[in-house]
Amino acid sequence: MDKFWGIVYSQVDKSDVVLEVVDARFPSICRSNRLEKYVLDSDSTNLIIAINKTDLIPRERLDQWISWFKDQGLAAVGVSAKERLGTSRIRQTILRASKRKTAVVAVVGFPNTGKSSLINTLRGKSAAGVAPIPGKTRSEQKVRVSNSLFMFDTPGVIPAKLPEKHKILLGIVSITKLQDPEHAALVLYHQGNQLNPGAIAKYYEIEDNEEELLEILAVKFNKYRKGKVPNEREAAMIILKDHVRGRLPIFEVPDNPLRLK
Ligand SMILES: Nc1nc2c(ncn2[C@@H]2O[C@H](COP(=O)(O)OP(=O)(O)OP(=O)(O)O)[C@@H](O)[C@H]2O)c(=O)[nH]1
Ligand SMILES: [Mg+2]
Repeated sequence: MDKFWGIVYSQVDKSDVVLEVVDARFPSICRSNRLEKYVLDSDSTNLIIAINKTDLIPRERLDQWISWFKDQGLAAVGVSAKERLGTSRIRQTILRASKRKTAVVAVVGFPNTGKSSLINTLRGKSAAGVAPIPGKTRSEQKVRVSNSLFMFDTPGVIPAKLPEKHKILLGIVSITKLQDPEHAALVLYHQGNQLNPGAIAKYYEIEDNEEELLEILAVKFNKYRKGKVPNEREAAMIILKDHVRGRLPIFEVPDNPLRLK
């Protein structure tokens, strides 16, 4: 991971603007203090927060998050790379923040927040590789977005101290490499229920029963081991994969962020 930090720092040094991409569902926990401090300490570079995946949260939540960032002295813009929402606003904000007529932008943030997708959307055609698995972008890549805008795609970086449960919520654990997917799925369900009570159960049209979740889900999806035993491991993979693909209706509430300032 240190190699990745090296790439990120070197691109920040070469940029007029740093776009920190956060997931609109969990903005407070996918921010890097280390990176923000590095950028804010630099005289030549301005920081903008891109709240991406706004298609996954209610409109009024976005306004609340923009105010939440503003209260902390940070400019934030909502965008959906997938639905192509907010793209003109983000272009204008970047050019305004740049001290020159053109802008070189380092697009940084946690894995899987949509950095590469955002670059592709702004450019209008694919240049940067995108995947529903964290860690897709592994090296630096400079993309010409328009005559006045150049963007560096960077590998996602994760703070060393990020709690496991937040990694699960952010979908930045490699699901296929998990030792205990059942445990991860239950952690995800529990956190989801604290944020939006009953929402995951409603999505799957199952009873909200945390203790028997995997069994209930295995039966629902007809996943059995030999002898008609519900396959809890496969049930766990279903919920984890659905989450990484952004299908589960769970998101943070700005009044009660998971991580305080
Ligand atoms: N719903 C939704 N999904 C999005 C959006 N932007 C990106 N995604 C999805 O999020 C996943 C990760 O997208 P990437 O663009 O590869 O993310 P990244 O930040 O470049 O990831 P790394 O290269 O691994 O750091 C993909 O499955 C995208 O389709 C968005 O605005 N809305
Ligand atoms: Mg990428």
